[in-house]
Amino acid sequence: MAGTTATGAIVSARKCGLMPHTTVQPGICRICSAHCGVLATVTDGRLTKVAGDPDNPMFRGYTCVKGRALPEIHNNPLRLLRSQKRQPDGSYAGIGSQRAMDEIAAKLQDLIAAHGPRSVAMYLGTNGLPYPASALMGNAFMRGIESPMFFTANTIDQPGKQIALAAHGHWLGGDVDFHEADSWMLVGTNPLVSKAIGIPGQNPSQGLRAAIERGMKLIVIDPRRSQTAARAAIHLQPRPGEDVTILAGMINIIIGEQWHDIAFLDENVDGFQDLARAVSAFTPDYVAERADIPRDQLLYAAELFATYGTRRGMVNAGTGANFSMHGNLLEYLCLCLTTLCGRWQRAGERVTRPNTLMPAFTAKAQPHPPYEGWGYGEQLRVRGLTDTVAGMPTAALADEILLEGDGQVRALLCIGGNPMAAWPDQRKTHRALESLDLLVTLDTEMSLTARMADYVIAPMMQMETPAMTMGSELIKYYTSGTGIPAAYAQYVPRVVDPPQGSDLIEEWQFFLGLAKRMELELWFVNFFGGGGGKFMESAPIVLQMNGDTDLSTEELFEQMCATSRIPMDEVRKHQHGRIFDVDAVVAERDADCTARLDIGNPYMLAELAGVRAEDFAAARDDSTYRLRLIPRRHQNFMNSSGTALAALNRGKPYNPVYMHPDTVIELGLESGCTVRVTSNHDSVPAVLESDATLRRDVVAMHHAFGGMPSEDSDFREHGTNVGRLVPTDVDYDPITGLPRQGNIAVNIARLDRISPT
Ligand SMILES: Nc1nc2c(c(=O)[nH]1)N[C@H]1C(S)=C(S)[C@@H](COP(=O)(O)OP(=O)(O)OC[C@H]3O[C@@H](n4cnc5c(=O)[nH]c(N)nc54)[C@H](O)[C@@H]3O)O[C@H]1N2
Ligand SMILES: Nc1nc2c(c(=O)[nH]1)N[C@H]1C(S)=C(S)[C@@H](COP(=O)(O)OP(=O)(O)OC[C@H]3O[C@@H](n4cnc5c(=O)[nH]c(N)nc54)[C@H](O)[C@@H]3O)O[C@H]1N2
Ligand code: SF4
Ligand SMILES: [Mo]
Repeated sequence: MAGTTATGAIVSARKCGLMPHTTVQPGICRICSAHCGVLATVTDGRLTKVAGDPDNPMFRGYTCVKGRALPEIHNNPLRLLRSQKRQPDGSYAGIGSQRAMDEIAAKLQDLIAAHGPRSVAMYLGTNGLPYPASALMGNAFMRGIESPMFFTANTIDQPGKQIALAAHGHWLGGDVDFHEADSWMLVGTNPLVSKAIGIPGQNPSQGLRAAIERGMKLIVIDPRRSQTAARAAIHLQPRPGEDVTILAGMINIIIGEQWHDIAFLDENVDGFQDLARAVSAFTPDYVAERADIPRDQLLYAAELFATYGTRRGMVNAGTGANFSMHGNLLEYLCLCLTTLCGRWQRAGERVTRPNTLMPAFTAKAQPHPPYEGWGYGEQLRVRGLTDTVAGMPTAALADEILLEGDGQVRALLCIGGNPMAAWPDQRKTHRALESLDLLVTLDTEMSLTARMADYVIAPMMQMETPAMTMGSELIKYYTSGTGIPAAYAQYVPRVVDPPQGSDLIEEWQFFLGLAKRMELELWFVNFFGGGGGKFMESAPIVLQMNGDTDLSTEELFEQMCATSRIPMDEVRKHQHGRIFDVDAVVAERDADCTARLDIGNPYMLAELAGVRAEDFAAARDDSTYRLRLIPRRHQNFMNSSGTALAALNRGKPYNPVYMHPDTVIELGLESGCTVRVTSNHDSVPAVLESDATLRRDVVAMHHAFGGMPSEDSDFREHGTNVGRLVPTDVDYDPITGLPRQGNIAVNIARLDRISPT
């Protein structure tokens, strides 16, 4: 074979009149948590096509536009084929991975010797999910150096989910199955696009269609007529940020009508009287006025949720609702509403999400009591924040880097995340990253964060690594309404070799390489190593590492799956994935079980009283900032990943600010014009786009776009950074540090000229 590169090989094959060599084999797309089983076509060593796999029993041929773009993502001309080191003049030059590990290990050792282990922090972003060994090894490395400063994207996402579970307790029988339920309620989530929660992400569109045909009534609460809302039986389109008000109102209605499950509450739940008292002031009139929804719709939605059909469903919330300041309380009220109506799997019913690659467990029709969720462990030096059951407060990490003194963070290791694009307060993040002694990021391209790093480690991606579905299976431990709703598992070997001539490593090998050089003992506990989902029904697996660099990813996966319910060898036999015949049924409660769920948590109910006491009319009549900016996910991109590839979005590389056409006219603007979006913190330029699905007083943007703060004038090339508008230390959650990333008060005006900032 003449060619030295894959492309060369194709050329020479054609020259010789040979057919290109093509294979089609199963793969797993792990861009999002759905983990679709796909068919990958490799032609002469290059990934050329990704399509649905009709032989996959779970997905039956389903993929989305992002999964089908995996060939473009792999063969992206911006893809890093070797690691990069920043030069004194700010440019980057390639560096071998071994050499990079030598230099980074030496630098870390110096920092730890001079300033202690707390001076080294790690941040795990969303691209930890495709590579379960990476998160484990990264976390093991942090344990190895004894630094508590392990952060994940979870605390700038929906940390309230784990905080609420800690306050409420868990139902050990697990979730009701969406595919059997007669009603379901979704609050500020759009699973038809995000595949994240509520409607199972494994082909959600088909799942919803089947449910509606079966007669399910879907209730959606969203200020935007989202793709999901458009298919709901009832769509409540409130002011943003009023979800707590609406849920409290619904609970009040349900209790008033005695639609709650008295037998379930008697047997399993404390705090009913306290909850009833706390919601009593949220009358239908008050809620309708405050949230700006028709009173009748509110009553009808509550009735439908509580009484419709026989197999009734749950309530799940998403990012839209969580970002509006009361995320913990919001999630707590979702759990309270679910519990109040007894919406959990009961004894004798099927286990909705049995483990397959994770250890078997016995689901029981009984509570696990509430536990300590926050206020313990490592103390941050700012805003009184601490470690929590949702992990360390990521919104405070920039402050920990900037704040001088004992404990200051001086080195940051990023795995598959993009602080400059996705963290709140982009300018502060910029200052923080700039001031570090060492910034290392593992990324497939020169992301905004990579452009500030001392070292950018270039990893193998998606189809170049072995894959399994454990990541999708385990997210159910983070919150209800997620995970795989069947005993499904898939394992696939690597589908395609890394590009010829590249020098790429798997991320876990990087951390093992550092550990070896630093002579650390590594050990694993748990699956994602912290940062959410600390609660497991089964004992965590502890794996021993011997520092052996010859370990392969396959062997590591085997160790991770050593106690799996279905042995890895068995899973491996079924290339197209398999729904295993697991006969898992919820057991009766233990005779000696005295545990109870708590729907009257004093901290949460005090926060609710605080919401009721707010002067909502004054907050609404803000003449400076008349509009409210809300988040929404992009159909074609997973956060910032791939946003530099305009081809993935039909040539449109930016994120517009969406506005109702009537508001566009009222403000004297037109679709396509340039505007300035201003919050009380900062302002950004953006392209305006009409969108009739929004309320007239709301605008929406996709996050994680945009360039450096100094690159505003190129915003039509790379979009607009929403995090710039978000301060971390004004409105923030006192437990998780999550700032207001939704329902942001803004004004919007035409922008004729952009002056550099
Ligand atoms: N204003 C505002 N802020 C938000 C949000 C919002 O809606 N609004 N959403 C929040 C949420 S929910 C989240 S989860 C966070 C996300 O925060 P992050 O996880 O920090 O951000 P991402 O953009 O997902 O970062 C992904 C990075 O992984 C890189 N990458 C792509 N493929 C690979 C790969 O195969 N391997 C490796 N190593 N890297 C890869 C990409 O180039 C990119 O740099 O942002 C939060 N911030
Ligand atoms: N295609 C795609 N899929 C993704 C991602 C992506 O970037 N692209 N990101 C992934 C990540 S990291 C996450 S965390 C999940 C998030 O998954 P979701 O939480 O489902 O995120 P969205 O799809 O943005 O849906 C949020 C909805 O909330 C609505 N909303 C905004 N503000 C409010 C409010 O105040 N109240 C209410 N009730 N609704 C509100 C918005 O209009 C929007 O329809 O998606 C994941 N999946
Ligand atoms: S839904 Fe998620 S996992 Fe499935 S193809 Fe799309 S991005 Fe990949
Ligand atoms: Mo997220």
